[in-house]
Amino acid sequence: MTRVVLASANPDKAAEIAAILGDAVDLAPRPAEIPDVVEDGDSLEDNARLKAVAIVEATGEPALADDTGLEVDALDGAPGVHSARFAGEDAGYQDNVDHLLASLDGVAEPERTARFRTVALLRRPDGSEVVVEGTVGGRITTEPRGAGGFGYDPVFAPHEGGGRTFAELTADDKHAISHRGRAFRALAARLRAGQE
Ligand code: ITT
Repeated sequence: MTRVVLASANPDKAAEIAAILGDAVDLAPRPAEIPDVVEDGDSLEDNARLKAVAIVEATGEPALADDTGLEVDALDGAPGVHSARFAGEDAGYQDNVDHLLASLDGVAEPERTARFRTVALLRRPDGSEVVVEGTVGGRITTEPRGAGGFGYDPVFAPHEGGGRTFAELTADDKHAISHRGRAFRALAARLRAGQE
């Protein structure tokens, strides 16, 4: 089984990736002593690559990165690649959610469409890569609902979620339809098929 080192420093994302992949890969945690990389790429793929390359260089092992953005149509695709710092450099989840709801103040429900996009990137020491993407469409609610998940989950109601937000779904139900679930299942399928 392929051993890969996880490049994500976000424990919420790491837990989801481990749950989605199950035993499809032998996933090693990100070594704590490796400093965070500056995610200054112009795209999710560029940022995923920056994170993965940093881990490959530090460990000499294959690395797996996830970069995710929330694209809100009424905000011309923002926060997108800047989703982690939408409300400012040291913003937490709650700050970002508050800033998103304030940015959409007065925007009617049909115009509150959005999608999560995840790029999952496996990078090997020889420079070869597997890159896949997963998306899920939905709407930004007017108020936070639910206690599950993390990040923008309390204000994102996926089209396939029966009106509930990601934070109102169980973890398994979120992964079944989520951007991250789709991306990492596609990655696992590519590895299983031995195409890579
Ligand atoms: P790493 O770069 O260390 O992986 P990060 O938190 O910076 O962690 P991203 O840039 O990929 O990760 O994610 C940007 C932000 O988008 C993240 O901090 C959350 O606020 C939000 N986010 C990502 N995945 C999400 C999800 O499944 N549900 C809700 N919000 C999510």
